[in-house]
Amino acid sequence: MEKHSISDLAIFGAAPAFAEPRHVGCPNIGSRARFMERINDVFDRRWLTNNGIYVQEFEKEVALRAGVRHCVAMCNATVALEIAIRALELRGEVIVPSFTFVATAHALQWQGITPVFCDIDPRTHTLDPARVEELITPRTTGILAVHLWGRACEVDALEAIARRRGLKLLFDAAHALGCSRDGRMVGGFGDAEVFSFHATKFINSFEGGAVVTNDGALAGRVRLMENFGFAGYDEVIELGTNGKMCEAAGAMGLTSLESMDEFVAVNRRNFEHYSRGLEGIPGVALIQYDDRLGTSNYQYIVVEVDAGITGISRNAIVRALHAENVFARRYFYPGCHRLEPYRSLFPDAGSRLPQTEWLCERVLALPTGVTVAPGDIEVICAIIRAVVGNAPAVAARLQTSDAG
Ligand code: T4K
Repeated sequence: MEKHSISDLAIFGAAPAFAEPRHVGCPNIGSRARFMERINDVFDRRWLTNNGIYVQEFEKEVALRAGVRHCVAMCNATVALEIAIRALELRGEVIVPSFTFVATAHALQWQGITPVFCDIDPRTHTLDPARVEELITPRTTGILAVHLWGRACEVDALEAIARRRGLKLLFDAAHALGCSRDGRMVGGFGDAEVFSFHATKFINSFEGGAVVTNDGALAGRVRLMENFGFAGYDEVIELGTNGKMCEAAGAMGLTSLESMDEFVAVNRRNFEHYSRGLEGIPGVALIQYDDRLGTSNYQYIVVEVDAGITGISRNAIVRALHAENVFARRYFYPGCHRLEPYRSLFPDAGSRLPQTEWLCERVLALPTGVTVAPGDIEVICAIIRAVVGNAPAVAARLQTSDAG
């Protein structure tokens, strides 16, 4: 049902706009036939994991698309981050944004390294280089920056700081396959970068991740570490773990990559539909992808809600959307520093993260990807327009339902 007025909203008793849920992160699936062909071949060959041919081919394809010399595919991006951190010999303190998925911080903390949370630039949602500089201490060994949403972060400024201060620079590029900045592809920045191929990413291998780098020695160390440190059949020369990607994931990743151009085109089309659909809703701003800075994969549709203008909070809008079966997400609320173990370890961190705290109250991710049709977007935007257009009544209704 089209949602034009208050009585059409599910929180006022109307039927939900969608019979089936619309999720942020609903997977893109490429050609099932191609995937099944590969899986049948995997079974025929009886080689299921441990550096199989599909994983090797996937690594080559990712390296090619990221314009980087080495790619080591792994079971997920969290383990890939952990291994990259170890291979880079980070220790002591590492500067990292709090406004990111918690895995970025966990990958440090898991290894006894202190994540020093740094504030973001509210315009880019990513590390503010000026704030990074202020947090460097004699214990700092590196910076772990994050490219959020499907566009690159402030790579030049971060590379300059790392060079000047003798720090390692690692990028969490979980969202940023296929993105570039000033003509350079994400993949070749800093000492290394880490992609995610989780089901919710626009290119997925069910679960998966990869470390990419132009540094051959580093890639060699990463490859040893992801395979228990084995250098030969009976020879272990490093402390290692099991970070390997299996052949089913490799087959899925390759199949996804074959549709990469189509997925980006759909994401971009969806972004343009949201742009039109949200236009003129006071206090609701869609974050932009700026083609002048570089290419983007348009992976996330993120809006900022200014409750001072809308007259209704971001949280209330999320609740109204959920009632319509639109599972919008508050990524990355409430910020890592407000999640355990960090909120116990650093109870005062919020006081030096004003922009992070401000943004965490405003952001909202909306569904996109190949399962979201232009008509769906019109309905989602109409819901938001109806909610904001009737802010006092909607807020009162939600308060009443809380009391009940
Ligand atoms: N760094 C950054 C910046 C990241 O965003 C991530 C992961 C990582 C590092 C770590 O990468 P990995 O180790 O995961 O490779 C989800 C994903 O699990 C996570 O991979 C992703 N970021 C994060 C942004 O989103 P949750 O806790 O929100 O997951 P969940 O289960 O709530 O699912 C998200 C949405 O996707 C739901 O609306 C349902 C939908 N969904 C999910 C799956 C798995 C589907 O529709 N189908 C599915 O198969 O973390």
